[in-house]
Amino acid sequence: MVVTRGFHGRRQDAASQLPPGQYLTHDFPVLSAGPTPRLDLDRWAFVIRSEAGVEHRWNWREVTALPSETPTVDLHCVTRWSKLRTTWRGVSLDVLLEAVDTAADYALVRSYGGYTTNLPLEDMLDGQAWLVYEYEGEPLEPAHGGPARLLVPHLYLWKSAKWVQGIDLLFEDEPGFWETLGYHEYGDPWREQRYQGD
Ligand SMILES: Nc1nc2c(c(=O)[nH]1)N[C@H]1C(S)=C(S)[C@@H](COP(=O)(O)O)O[C@H]1N2
Ligand SMILES: [Mo]
Repeated sequence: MVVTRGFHGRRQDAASQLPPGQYLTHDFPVLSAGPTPRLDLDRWAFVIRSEAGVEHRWNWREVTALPSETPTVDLHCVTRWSKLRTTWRGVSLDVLLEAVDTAADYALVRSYGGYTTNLPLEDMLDGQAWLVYEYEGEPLEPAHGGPARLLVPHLYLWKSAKWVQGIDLLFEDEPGFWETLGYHEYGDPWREQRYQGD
């Protein structure tokens, strides 16, 4: 085998893909603020509620029948681990929000079990967020948010709500679980926005 000197391939040096203050991990830590809810797919639904109170609901069959994508993305947790090149399957939020008439600027994401997190609505558009239900070709396991979680990889991973139940669209920003406890309202890992005021 001939290795061409100076050929670095398509893969970048891992260090250059790590936001400031992060380290690389190869396992997949589980971080949950409470117990893993047991969810029955027959009763599961994903609901987007507009600022006018109009609800758009998809059951499991409907969600998994929508066109899906297989994004490969890097994950950055505020507890400083990063995991590179994870592959998921899910529905782009662009597809789900297409059906929704809204003038809202903010989203409050709600999970089964009560977890919440907030982000600007525009951060869920233009191919930046997915409702994912497979991880590395397998059904998403409950510990990591199965049957379905939000995936918003350009923000710290606490924004990627596990066991997601729906999204409330709001005219005014409302802090979620960690945001109320002092974490940053936006959470850009490249700007190291870990805590309020960062
Ligand atoms: N519903 C819910 N979603 C959640 C959490 C949680 O406690 N409950 N933890 C968040 C945090 S802080 C992180 S770092 C990631 C962890 O995802 P993982 O357990 O799949 O690594 O999920 C996020 N989503
Ligand atoms: Mo986290």
